[in-house]
Amino acid sequence: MAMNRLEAFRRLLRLLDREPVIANLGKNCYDLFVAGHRPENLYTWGAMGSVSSVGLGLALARPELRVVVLDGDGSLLMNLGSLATIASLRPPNLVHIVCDTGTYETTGGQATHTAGAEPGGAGAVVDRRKDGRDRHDRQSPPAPHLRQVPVHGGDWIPVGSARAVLFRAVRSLRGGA
Ligand SMILES: Cc1ncc(C[n+]2csc(CCOP(=O)(O)OP(=O)(O)O)c2C)c(N)n1
Ligand SMILES: [Mg+2]
Repeated sequence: MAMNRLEAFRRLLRLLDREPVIANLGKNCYDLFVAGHRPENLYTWGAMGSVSSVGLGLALARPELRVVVLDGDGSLLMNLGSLATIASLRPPNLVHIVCDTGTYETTGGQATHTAGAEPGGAGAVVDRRKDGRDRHDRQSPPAPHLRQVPVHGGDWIPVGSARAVLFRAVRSLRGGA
């Protein structure tokens, strides 16, 4: 059953300490901001499809950090090659969560190709055993984690202050004040 995305992000943040969390563009950015803005959040803002690649780069560069990526189903479908690169490089510190709305929710809810797909949707690419459990046990080599989470968005959240903070976050990432 689909969870409310904002609630899912609130729960996720409660499980984290100082891990960087990188959000997909659009509603993922807003919901992450509202769920709990923190300096370790990075909002990819308009860069559709890039969040898994940004997360992969950070996970490789900083192997001591657990890097959490909040992707979108539509965005991941635009950059499926990124999954092949992640599968090939296998950074064990990468946690890739696909917030699967079955739609391009941010732009008005047009259906994506995960809509009506078998359970698993975008997450059907996860390396699973026949019994449905993920293949991360003691015998397996360390591997990145990929989870598909069915979510639905709530109403648009008033974003006056969120926009300001998001722009500040982008400026500081680019080396500005
Ligand atoms: C290259 C590119 N194409 C289109 C857009 C417009 N756009 C912004 S958000 C979005 C939908 C993203 O869908 P998804 O990743 O499923 O996230 P959701 O909105 O469902 O959370 C689109 C098409 C864009 N920003 N960049
Ligand atoms: Mg979506």
